[in-house]
Parts: sequence; structure tokens; C-alpha cells
Amino acid sequence: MSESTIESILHENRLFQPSAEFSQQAAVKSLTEYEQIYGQAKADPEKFWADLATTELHWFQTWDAVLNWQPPNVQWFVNGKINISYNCLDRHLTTARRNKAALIWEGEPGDSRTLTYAQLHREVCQFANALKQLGVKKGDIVGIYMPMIPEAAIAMLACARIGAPHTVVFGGFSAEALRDRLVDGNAKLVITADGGWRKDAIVPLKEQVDKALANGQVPSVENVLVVRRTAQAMTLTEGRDHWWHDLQKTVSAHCPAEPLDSEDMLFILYTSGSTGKPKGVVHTTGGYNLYTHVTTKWIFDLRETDVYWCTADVGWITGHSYIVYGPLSNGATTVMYEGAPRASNLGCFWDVIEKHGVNVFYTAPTAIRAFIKMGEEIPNARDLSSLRLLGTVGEPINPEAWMWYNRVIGGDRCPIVDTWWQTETGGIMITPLPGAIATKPGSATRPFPGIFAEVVDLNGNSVPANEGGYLAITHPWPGMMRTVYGDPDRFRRTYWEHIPPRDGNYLYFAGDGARQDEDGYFWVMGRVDDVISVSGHRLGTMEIESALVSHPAVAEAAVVGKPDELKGEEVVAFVTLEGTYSGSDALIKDLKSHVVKEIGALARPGEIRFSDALPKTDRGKLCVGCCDR
Ligand code: 7RM
Repeated sequence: MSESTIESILHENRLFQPSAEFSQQAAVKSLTEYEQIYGQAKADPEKFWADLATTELHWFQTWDAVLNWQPPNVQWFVNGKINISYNCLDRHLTTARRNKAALIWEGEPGDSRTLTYAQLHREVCQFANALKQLGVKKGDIVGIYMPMIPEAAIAMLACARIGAPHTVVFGGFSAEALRDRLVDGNAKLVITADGGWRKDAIVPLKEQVDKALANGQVPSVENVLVVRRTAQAMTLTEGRDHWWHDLQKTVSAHCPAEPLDSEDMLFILYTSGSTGKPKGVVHTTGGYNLYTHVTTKWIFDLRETDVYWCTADVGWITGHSYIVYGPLSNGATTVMYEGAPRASNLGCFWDVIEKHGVNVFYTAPTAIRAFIKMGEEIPNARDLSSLRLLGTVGEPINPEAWMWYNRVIGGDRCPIVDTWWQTETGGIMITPLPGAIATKPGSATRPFPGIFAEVVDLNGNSVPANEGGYLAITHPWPGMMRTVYGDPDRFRRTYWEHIPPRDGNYLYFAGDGARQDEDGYFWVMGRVDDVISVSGHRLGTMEIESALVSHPAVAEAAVVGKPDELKGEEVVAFVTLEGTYSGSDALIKDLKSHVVKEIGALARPGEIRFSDALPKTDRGKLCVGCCDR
């Protein structure tokens, strides 16, 4: 964040009340109602979640205990039996939602497709049977490396249906990054597409999978299931690779959802941390289903006829929770868009809103800042009057961007939900409930009912209003991550040991700095660890440093985030070279492509500087723009 942004966040006190019209129709209609619900949840959190689990979800069998909390290990709805694919599909088929659009897909270049709940259910069942035919069983981990096409959601739901945890790897990650994640997760099968569209170009996804799997680098993978999307040239390896459209002809559309244990693993999603390789964040079935369901319902305030659009990629947690699981569990119509704003089509987002009459729109501050730069004539030339509610996620939103979003996109009539949460939290944690909580530009406002957040110091003491500290969550919640896959010790160290327990009560350390103002509103300032955020994407500085030192020319590397007007932060790398190398423009270019090859384009350094030596702490650790925490 720039100093002027920090300055404006510190002095921001404009208050925006939802209109009476919005509040009257909202799920939660007033501050009093929010406080009443929040109070009930506080008085008896287990009853609060259990009541919602009963009224909002289908269970094959009810639970013996709501919560088993043995910090840092947690279980929700112990021994309950549930299937999130059933909750997202089957239960809607016996209602008027059967022939309602579940998924509206807007593809590049110009394709589109709508799947009703009945059609989506059928495809998911077929896909699940194809997975079974390829030997996938309950508990087997399935890698998904897909473009933004309906089959990405279908594949996730098919895995969930048979109890095979998925691990979705963002299609912008490199073959190397994909390989590392498949190895860590011991994936048995990979689902991919021949290619995908990314800003007017085709990304050869299948080719990347071939590279990742080459020379037995991922011995656990037995089969690759390939969806045809771009129809470009590629090769299928006999016995290993299968076209989805071939298998689809052979499989039945009957596949009952497997009753799973509430704590059966639903997915692993890798996210960057301050040290080492990305962590496999583990989420389980029952708690995650409940948490994404209820947050979607109250925060996005969905009505039966709404068209809802979240612009994230399914490769990130936002896509998991708020394109796929949360909206479908609610029986909503969710839009999935394969494209992205680009020079050749600056207005594409607004075209999608106009074409499909989107009512609720959820995007990232980095996108909003890019739109501001393109000029308001572009959205002004489209009909955005269908919009009723706007949301943001991923990084702090600067008040100027908030004001622009409110006026130009929201026409001064749509509440904005600035939602703070993380891969680890499973769902949104701090956010306005749009009919109930007045907003302040740049503040995520107040915790969701059932979430207990505080700003504390490193001893776990609450800090006074308007003083900075660490954002912590003081009680378990159903959507919380269960562990780091294969590394429970790292889970404990990363989230539960920075702050000592208070009277035996463990606090979740979010890794963000924050303050609470005099009204109790939270202002999240950004990461306090060595994680940087480039266009809202989390990257560990150490990951990029490791990528750089794996290049033969590099002796040492130190990476920092530099404030950037559009991207939030930009990667800047300082490197020292091995004896025989000297710095040149050609080497800079080469090092940048090396990082792209090792991690993906999102990690490409904006700047690389050569240096004779790098600063070290007295214990010999590299220290550039960091503290020795
Ligand atoms: C959902 C997601 C998590 C990190 C988190 C923060 C930052 C996210 C906001 C935000 C300020 C927000 N998951 N962050 N939302 N900061 N205001 N509304 O982004 O795991 O990829 O990133 O993102 O630093 O710790 S994530």
C-alpha cells in the first residue's frame, strides 16, 4: 500500500447506509437484527451453528456432537453424514429449481452455455462415474488443472460426490508448480483440458501436464482425463490419457452421492506462506458446506431469481467457495466467465453484466483500479441497472477505488461488501451484512455472526481502539482449515503459536495487521509476514527467492513487495551473481522468464536489481525490507 493510501485509510470516516429499500428486502434487515443474531451466536455458538446446519443443509445422518475442539485440531458435526454435491445439486431437483439455471458460462471467444440444475446434476453424475471407471476411489486425491469452463466446476462436484478430495491448481501456474502440488498431494489422477483461453491466447494446459508428469516425476498419477476446449494439437499418452467426451459416451448418468463423514476431506488448496513451499490447506465436508452456504446467503443476500457473478478463478479459494459451493448449495444462478479484461476488450465485464442481467457482482480491488485507469466511459456505455449489490475481496481496497466502484458501477445505489477472509478460513469472516451494516470505504466492517475477531499484540492482549495489531480469531468456526496436508506441525506453528493461548484458549493468527476503530469496525492493513500480494494473489517471497537461486547465475536472492498503484504490490528482486556472471539486460530478461517457468506468470518480477552483497542480520539471515520475526 502507498503512504497516501494508508493515510486515507487512517482518516476515512464517511459512512454509507444501505437504502431503506435494500434493507427491507434483505436477509438481515437492520443493525439491531445483526446484533441480535451476533448475540445469539455469542451466547451459544454450538447451538447457533447446529440450528443452521439443521435448517440449511441435508444430512444423511445427524451428528453426535457439534464441535470437538482440541486445539489446534477441530471437528465439526462429529459423525454426521453429508455430501456437498448432494446439497449443491440433488436436493434442488425436487423443487422449482430443477430447471433453473445453475451455471451460466460465458466463454472466450464468444461461446456461452447455460446448465440447469438438472443438467448440471446429470453431467456431474457422468463425470463421477468416469472417475470411478478410471479407478478413483473415496480418499484418492484428484488434481484439477483447468481453464474457466463448466467442466472445472463439474469435475470438483464429481470428486466431492464420490469422496475423492480435489486439489485445484490455478491454470496460470507453471508445469513445475503443478508438479510440486501433485507430488505433495500424492494425486492419483489429473483432470485437465487440451487448452484454455487467457487474454486472446491459448494456454496449452495438457502440454503443461505432460511436462509435469514427464520422466516419472509424479509416480502417483495413473490417469489423465482431458476435456476438449481449444482443439489445438497435443498428444494423448496411450493407456494414461483419456478424452472426457469418449468416456462420457460409456458411463451412466446415475451416481448416487456417497454419504461422507462430516470430517472427510473435501479438498486441498495450496497457498503461499512466509517460509518454504506452498502449504496444502485442508478443508473438510460438513463445516465447509455450512459455512460457505450461510455466508453466501447472508452476505450476497441472494434472492431466488438473482444472477450472481464472482469474477475469481476456480483455482483460488474465492472460486471454490463463491463460484461453486456456496452459490450452488443455495440453489442460486452462478456465472462463470472464462475471459478477462484486456486491451482488445476493455468492457467485457460490463458486457457480461448487461447480457445476463447480473444482480450481484463480486470482484477484486486490483480489477477495480484497472477499470478506473481505463476510464468510466467504458462502463458508462453499458446498462448496469440490474446490479443490486457489489462485493470486493483479496486485498485492502483504497477508499478512492471504493468511491469509484460505488458511483460508477453501483450507480450510488448498491451496497458494497468488502469481505476479508483467507484460503485458510474457508469463507468470508469480516464483512458488512449489506442490509444491516453501514459501510466505510476501506473497512471490512464487522465480523460475520459466529465469528469472534480481535486485534491483539503478540502476547494475545487486545489493543485499544485505533491502535494497530495482529488480526486474530478467538473461537473455532465451521469453515476453518483443518490442517496443512501432510504437515500438522507446520499448521500448529503457522497459525497457533505466534500468539500464546489466553487462559487456555487458543487464538488463530491470520498473518494480517489490522486495527479496530471507535465503532468496532475492522481495518485490515495487509500481511505482517513475508507474503506479498500481487493483484490480490498471495506469493511467498521465499518461494520466488528459491526460484531465482535455482538459476545457475544466481548466488543469493532477496525479494520484496514494492507498492504498485494497480497491482497493490509488485515483485522486486535483489540478486547477487555467481562469480563468472555479470549483470546485463539479457540476464534480467532470462531471470524473469526463469521465475515464470518455475512458478507462473503471476510471480514475474517487475524489477530485478543486481547487488554485490545483500544485507544480513547478525545471525546471517538475509534481511531486505523484513524484520527477523
Ligand atoms: C480470499 C483470499 C488472503 C489474504 C488475507 C489478506 C488479504 C483478503 C481482504 C484482504 C484486506 C480484504 N484468500 N485480503 N481480503 N485484505 N481486505 N477484504 O483472498 O488466501 O488468497 O489471501 O488476502 O492479507 O490474509 S487468500
